[in-house]
Amino acid sequence: MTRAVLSIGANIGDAAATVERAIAALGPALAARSPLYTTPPWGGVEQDDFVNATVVADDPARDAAAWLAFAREREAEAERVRTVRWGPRTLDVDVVAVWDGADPVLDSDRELTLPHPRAHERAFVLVPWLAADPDAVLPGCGRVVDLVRALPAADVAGVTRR
Ligand code: PH2
Ligand code: MG
Ligand code: MG
Repeated sequence: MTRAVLSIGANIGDAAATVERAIAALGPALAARSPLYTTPPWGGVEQDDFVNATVVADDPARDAAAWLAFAREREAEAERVRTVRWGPRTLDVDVVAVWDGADPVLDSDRELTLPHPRAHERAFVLVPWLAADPDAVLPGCGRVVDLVRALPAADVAGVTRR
């Protein structure tokens, strides 16, 4: 069994519909999901608010590379546009963490670093993740509930349910 946590975001076009379509593409692999959140842009680029969700997915047939392929397929389907790093996009699907059974996958190559190196500092990933799974743990960083408590209060307050 492999489990993946995916962070899904969009801020161009009908972002809510695009995020929902990406979640629906998980089909029976979807184990838990957050509601949709409106989140202020993170990363210093001036742009519209994002719609974000975090999902937990289980699929014995997918390894980390297959989860990355799933993410890229969803982005391609949304005719992903992205001109600026951390800038606006029609859809962004990030693989936050993967487990093989009980073991977290710790991996880094040109394509994918696991766990995601910036997930622990992103309220738009962690707050929805906590809503999807109150017992969530980010490998190497600890319980998501504690990570959220450690974030600046303003970051957490900015992540609001739609
Ligand atoms: N994605 C980014 C950069 N900044 N900010 C928010 N609120 N949500 C995102 O999904 C997001 C972002 C690049 O992946
Ligand atoms: Mg991203
Ligand atoms: Mg991405």
